[in-house]
Amino acid sequence: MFKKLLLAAALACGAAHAATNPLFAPLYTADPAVLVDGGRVYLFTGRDEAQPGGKDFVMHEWRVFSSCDMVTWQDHGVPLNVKTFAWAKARAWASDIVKRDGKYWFYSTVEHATVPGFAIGVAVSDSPTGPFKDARGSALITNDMTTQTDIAWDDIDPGVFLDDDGQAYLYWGNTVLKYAKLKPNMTELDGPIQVLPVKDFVEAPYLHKRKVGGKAMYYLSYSEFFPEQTAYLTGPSPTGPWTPRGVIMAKNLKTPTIHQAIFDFNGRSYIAYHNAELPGGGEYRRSVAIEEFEYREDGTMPFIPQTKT
Ligand code: FUB
Repeated sequence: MFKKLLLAAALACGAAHAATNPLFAPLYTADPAVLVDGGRVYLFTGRDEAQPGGKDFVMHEWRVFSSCDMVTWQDHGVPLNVKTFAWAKARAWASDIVKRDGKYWFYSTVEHATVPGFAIGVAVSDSPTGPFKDARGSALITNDMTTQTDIAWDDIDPGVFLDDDGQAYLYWGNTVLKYAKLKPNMTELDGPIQVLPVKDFVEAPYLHKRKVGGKAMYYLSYSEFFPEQTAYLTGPSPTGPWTPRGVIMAKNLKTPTIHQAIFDFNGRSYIAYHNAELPGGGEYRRSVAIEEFEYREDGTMPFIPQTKT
């Protein structure tokens, strides 16, 4: 039924070819970030370049694809890569994007060239398909700014959220979930870094908001445990107080990471994530997929099964 509906939408949109899960073959892609803008969904991904049997992530660039129907995806190529950040040396890991004042702000994980460990940079463009340029000339978050954990990768996985009142927030972290306000210029923190104690939190914090019964409901989703599954909290504001709501997507046995983005488009709700269901896939050769779901009447999210190949 879902496929038939999508096909109808695709034809209305002038489909070139239909895509099914997992998306974007033959590329291996991971860590989806989503922006809905101008009647299109822009889906940003990292690109897994590890060889078969590789033992670590090999990721140099981010890709962007767009769709007006959730079926046909246009490949816009590589809007930025690690070299966009002159202060970074490697590892184009997870990212997130938001539009503000007509500009597109892309927050991303990279390995810092001189400060040991990972860092978060911010790039800006006049178009969602780039090109993006470094918006600061230096990292927004570096590993030496926060000392809650002694691991080099606790400052990864930015999730950016712009609230209706104009206040922007950045959420990030591995093992410890951190957040901070952003200044209106989107390139500086506004106030101290806060730590949010979330049991079994691993990484990939992501904030989205909906109206439920006339009131704003904020959803803070994240990866928990390792291998990872996706869980979420809800609250009445971007800073809580938070109520744990349980698991919305189970781990996939082919890869221990999952990394979600949750969004609405044309009146329907979707979750983007990655698994490793493309032929030849694995822990370091992942593939982005999307599932449609419906919120319950009380605003809570259902458990969403992954498409299996
Ligand atoms: O893609 C590299 C890392 O794996 C991301 O930063 C995490 O979210 C996990 O997906």
